[in-house]
Amino acid sequence: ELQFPDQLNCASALLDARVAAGEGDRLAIQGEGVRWTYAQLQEQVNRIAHELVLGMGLVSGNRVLLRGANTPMLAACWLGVVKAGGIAVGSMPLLRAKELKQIIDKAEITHALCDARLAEELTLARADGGAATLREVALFHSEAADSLEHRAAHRSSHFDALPTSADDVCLMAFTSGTTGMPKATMHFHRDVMAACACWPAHVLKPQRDDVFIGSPPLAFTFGLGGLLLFPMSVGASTVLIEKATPDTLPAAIERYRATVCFTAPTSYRAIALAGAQGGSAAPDLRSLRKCVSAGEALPAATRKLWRERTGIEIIDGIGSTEMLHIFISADEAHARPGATGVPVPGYQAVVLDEEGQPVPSGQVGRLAVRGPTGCKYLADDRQRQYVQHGWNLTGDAYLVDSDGQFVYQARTDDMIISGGYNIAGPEVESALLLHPAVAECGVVGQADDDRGQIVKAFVVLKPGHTGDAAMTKALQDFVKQTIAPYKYPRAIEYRDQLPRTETGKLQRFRLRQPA
Ligand code: 3SK
Repeated sequence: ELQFPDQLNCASALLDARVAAGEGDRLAIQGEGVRWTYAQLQEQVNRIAHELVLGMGLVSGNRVLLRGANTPMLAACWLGVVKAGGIAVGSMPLLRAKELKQIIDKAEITHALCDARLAEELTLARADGGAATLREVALFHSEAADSLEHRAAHRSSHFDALPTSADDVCLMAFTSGTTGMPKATMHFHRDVMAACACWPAHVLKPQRDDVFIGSPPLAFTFGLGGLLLFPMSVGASTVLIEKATPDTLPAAIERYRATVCFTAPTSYRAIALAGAQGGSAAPDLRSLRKCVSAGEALPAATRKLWRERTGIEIIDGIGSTEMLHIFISADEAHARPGATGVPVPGYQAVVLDEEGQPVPSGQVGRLAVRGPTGCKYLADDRQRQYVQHGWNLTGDAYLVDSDGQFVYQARTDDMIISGGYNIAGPEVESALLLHPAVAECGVVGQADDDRGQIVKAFVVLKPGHTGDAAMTKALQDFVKQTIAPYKYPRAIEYRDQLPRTETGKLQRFRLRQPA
């Protein structure tokens, strides 16, 4: 059983403790043009915390929206907010005004720290009195005299962490859910420390000299843990790069001599395939010693491709925003193609039938997990569906094979998981329905070799419109302008009508069946 002191501030426990232990000179974070030791990171964090409290009027428990691509400054903002007793609320960089407004309203955000290059959608969210709880915004990565960097530079580099309790909320992470109505998952200071003490300690086993790198945004708890919290928890360093795509990640691995990589299966596949064609010009990935995959199921073929390219067995895992991080996984020595692994020490997992009874080995059912972290939705009735009798029902269908390995089958709901992104079909439908030519639509996931799934839309057009290539392009562009661009339907099929029940409910399961 993990024990934490009643008074705990996780940002301080991860950062100040390093400096206090005489490790201030160790490298903490690198990024484009930035190389901070733990002592330098601590100074930056302290100045930001001061500016939040003294300049922006933050008081303990205020919710602070963080908006930016992965950079050292975004990481310093996260730590500054939490150290000052605020609640860090991450947001995906690609979100549009409509989605930002939903987050701000739901979480009652009072403050925002925003990369100046992403300020436009935030300004739009506030237009006409929208996002009214948001009082204070500071922009970073800006030369302006009132930028966060300039304001913070005038503040003291010493800041005593707010004496938060271990059970105070320190972060909220949004998950879009099946309806497109975002849910905010809340996590305590002790959850962060528990996440650091479980999967990384037992499965990843990082070392102090490791250099972490990867693609998941810090707004996604997979990225927050893998690219910030876990490296800090062992005094290792992390590389935060803004656009870590399969095209750019390999060169960054080579440049920074990265040793631990976090990315999605699609990314491993794309890098391996490009490397196979690239001959001697392919980036040198020999610095890598650990590669982690989560966010979607890891195809056995991708695991094999990556092993052939690098000699490394991928560490697969499944986690959830609700549980904070990975709870089923296997280290390199126990990896089994097609299986995710076994419960991480500290967690328990079972597969249940519809009545909540454990199913026999080999039978598919609903995954239920419990452990030191768990689901706490902010003001959401869906809490009762997610947590039943102390077990978290993750929405994944699994079976346990005869070796006790957990084998992923599918999502049990309507989420589409495409290229590592969770996309709610109904949200894409809502966007499409705003287009003047669309009469009806239904959106489902369609299996895809590269992305796991793609978003596929079935559209009934209004009379006078034709379902040709020009219409498809127009609808795709329209969705990209309306909601985050990665949610756009990569395939559109035109139909005269959609399958519905007698009461008019769309039968998505029939759209998923091959014609
Ligand atoms: O999707 C996952 O598997 C995951 C892993 C770690 C943290 C968060 C998530 C959603």
